[in-house]
Amino acid sequence: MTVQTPVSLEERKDKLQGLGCSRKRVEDARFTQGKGHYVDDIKLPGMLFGDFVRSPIGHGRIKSINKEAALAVPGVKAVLTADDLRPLGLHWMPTLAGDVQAVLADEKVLFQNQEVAFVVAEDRYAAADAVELVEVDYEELPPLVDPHRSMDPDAPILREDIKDKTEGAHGPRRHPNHIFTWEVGDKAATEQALAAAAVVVEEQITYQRVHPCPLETCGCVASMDKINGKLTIWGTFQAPHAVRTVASLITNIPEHNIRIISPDIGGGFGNKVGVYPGYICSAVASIVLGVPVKWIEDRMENLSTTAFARDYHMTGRIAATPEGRITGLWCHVLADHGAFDACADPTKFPAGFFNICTGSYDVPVAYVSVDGVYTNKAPGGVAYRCSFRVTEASYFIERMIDVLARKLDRDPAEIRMINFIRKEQFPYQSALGWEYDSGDYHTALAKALKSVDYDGLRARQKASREAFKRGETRKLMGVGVAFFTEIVGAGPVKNCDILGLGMFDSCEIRIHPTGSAIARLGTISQGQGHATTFAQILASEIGIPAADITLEEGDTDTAPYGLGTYGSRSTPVAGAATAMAGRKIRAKAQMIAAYLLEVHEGDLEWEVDRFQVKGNPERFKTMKELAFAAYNQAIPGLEPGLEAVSYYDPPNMTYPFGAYLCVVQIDVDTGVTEIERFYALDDCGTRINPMIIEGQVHGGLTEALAIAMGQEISYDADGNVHGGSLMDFFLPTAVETPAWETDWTETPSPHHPIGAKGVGESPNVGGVSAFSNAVNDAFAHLGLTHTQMPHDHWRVWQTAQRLGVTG
Ligand code: MCN
Ligand code: CUM
Repeated sequence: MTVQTPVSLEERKDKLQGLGCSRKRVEDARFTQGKGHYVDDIKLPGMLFGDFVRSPIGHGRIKSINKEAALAVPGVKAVLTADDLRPLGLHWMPTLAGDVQAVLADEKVLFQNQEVAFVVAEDRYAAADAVELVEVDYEELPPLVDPHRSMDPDAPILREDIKDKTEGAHGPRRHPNHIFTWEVGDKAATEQALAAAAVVVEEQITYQRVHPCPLETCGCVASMDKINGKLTIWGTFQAPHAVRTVASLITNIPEHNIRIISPDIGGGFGNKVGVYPGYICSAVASIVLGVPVKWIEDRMENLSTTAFARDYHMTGRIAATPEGRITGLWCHVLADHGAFDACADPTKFPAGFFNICTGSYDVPVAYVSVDGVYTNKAPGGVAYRCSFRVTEASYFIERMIDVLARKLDRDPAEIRMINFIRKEQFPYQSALGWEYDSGDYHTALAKALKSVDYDGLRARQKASREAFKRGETRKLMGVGVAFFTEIVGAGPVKNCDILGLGMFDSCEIRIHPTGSAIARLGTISQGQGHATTFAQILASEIGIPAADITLEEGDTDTAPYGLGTYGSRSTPVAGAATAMAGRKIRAKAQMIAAYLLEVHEGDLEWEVDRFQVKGNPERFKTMKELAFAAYNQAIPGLEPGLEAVSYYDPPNMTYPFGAYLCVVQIDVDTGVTEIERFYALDDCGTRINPMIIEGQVHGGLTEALAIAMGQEISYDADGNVHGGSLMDFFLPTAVETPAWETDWTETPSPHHPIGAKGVGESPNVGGVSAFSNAVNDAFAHLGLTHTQMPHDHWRVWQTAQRLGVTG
């Protein structure tokens, strides 16, 4: 007999804490009490510690390595070099981009701090002492640091291992330092549009090399159990299943004997997608020595050797009518990939989704070509809230639009409005091959302009410029407008794979007899709050309170196969799998309800947390009751239990968008910038947890501020890395970070089961251009069209000086 509960429909809904609820993060109970469990918290009996000998030079030949003194240090167990890994075939490893990378330098070093030898010792101190004692004799070679020089006829040849290879992973190679050329679009038609245009603007835009610098650096613990033949690796992995498959392929250990576990991760930001030499060396050392081996990077190793971001040198041309209507877009990119092509892109996209660079605009014809080249720098390129190079694309087009506005002496917001893809054009086919799922750009920008009183800001700027002229102030005010379209949710398996693994994702759900549940996903949270939000999706789908659903990720022995968390794909792909698996649960629950209520399935309807008889809502079975029945009733034609799994292959990407506005005040005598105001409107479709979205936006904007206003990893002419420590790599604190104003519109994705789009990377994709446009705008009346990032005080002061306004 069903007991009637005296709660209202609203109360029942609220109890679920489902979609749209700003549910507090369940993770925080542990994180805020210092109870997180990170890889460096793992301590196993007999565990040894590894540490790297790294190259002091950027380019050179290794003449000899002498390990004797190092091996004599008490507690040192082994010193591995490429020669030790060679018999195992593990001195080189495949990269995610179809290249190979030296695990330990094999005859040559190609960037400063490259891994040369791996010392294993009883404790970290002994390992560090021994690292100092490994004697490596180098013959220095001329370093190549300027990517513009990579393909010069007389450029030093970096990759001697592949110098005669004329075919790369992405087509023909024209030079030993050439990696690939990627072309998209209609070259002839674009050139014609440029030739015929009344207005053409051209600009060279560099997006400097930066680094995501997560609080927790990369690391792992590898443990080979020689008794059962099982290799377990705990590590900072954003894609644990892919790591397992790759580990199996390169070590020949059967995949069922490898277990990859990502424990809590202290920020990933794309830095933890790639496979690093430390992982391989720890695993090899554990296999050889038969005990667990831990390797944890220090800050300088992290900044100077693991996945950097950007380093895109872009030349753009826009063709337009005198009224400001764009008629064509041309772009060439010189992409500096460092010493090995280790970009974490889907296989068919050597420059990621850079070809979204037509942005939010209805551009009739476009053409993009990207040349990837080698230099004596650390490998990587795809990281840091980039959505596979959408950050670069967005920065490029948003700067170019401002350059066009300046040329036509028009307002940058107005030029955007004129060229936006209109609401009724969705689904929209872009000139460079994407199908935008949904959008309403005019509404979003109009709301943003109104919210900040844009006309008032421009009036204030005008007054401020006049005051500056009169000598009443030494500050220049800049207003940065930026609009972005993101592309996230890789991806349809038909065109997105990594190392041949299709980029679907998954969710497996088990409902327990008493009506609570566990859900496991192929993704892995690094701070995004998945345990909170994915339980919310499920709560709305199956009527079990989010608080009664455990969410688990990151253990390949228990989680269903998935491609992991990056490219803001968790919500678009695993979030969809979660909803679909929930619907399978509900379908079976409906059959059980029909049996128990003795009606036909079709006579039942779902309401919040129960199935009720249509037209007779007093007759119902709650999900809790149905869960118990699944384990306690013999139902003809139905298996016991209540479980489901979904592997979801999305039909398309999702296209979140947003309108950002930044107001900056610049002191021309010091170059000091002050962000007076920053407003961010995001549209990520259906919002699962508004509070978490706001947190994602705050974090992404802070990183955008960091990149636009100060971060840079640079190399001097000798190949020395600068910005490789927090002494000179800008990491903003609360002091430098302004208060963020957030806002939203909600345009659901038409193909996602709950209409949600990703959001994790949006604030970075949109934010950087808003800051940079603001700085450029501050100087616009003095004739400036473009100045390169980062806009640190020194560079800003130099710009002011060049323009003749310093004191
Ligand atoms: N969300 C939501 N409603 C939406 C979209 C998202 O409530 N319509 C929630 C999601 O449920 C999830 C969070 O927002 O809890 C982020 O979701 P999503 O946009 O799907 O991004 P991912 O979970 O795939 O996270 C990856 C993304 C990337 S690629 C980088 S880089 C980045 C980012 O997330 N790294 C981060 N944000 C980060 N935040 C933290 N704290 N740490 C990182 O390493
Ligand atoms: Cu491009 S950084 Mo995120 O995709 O992990």
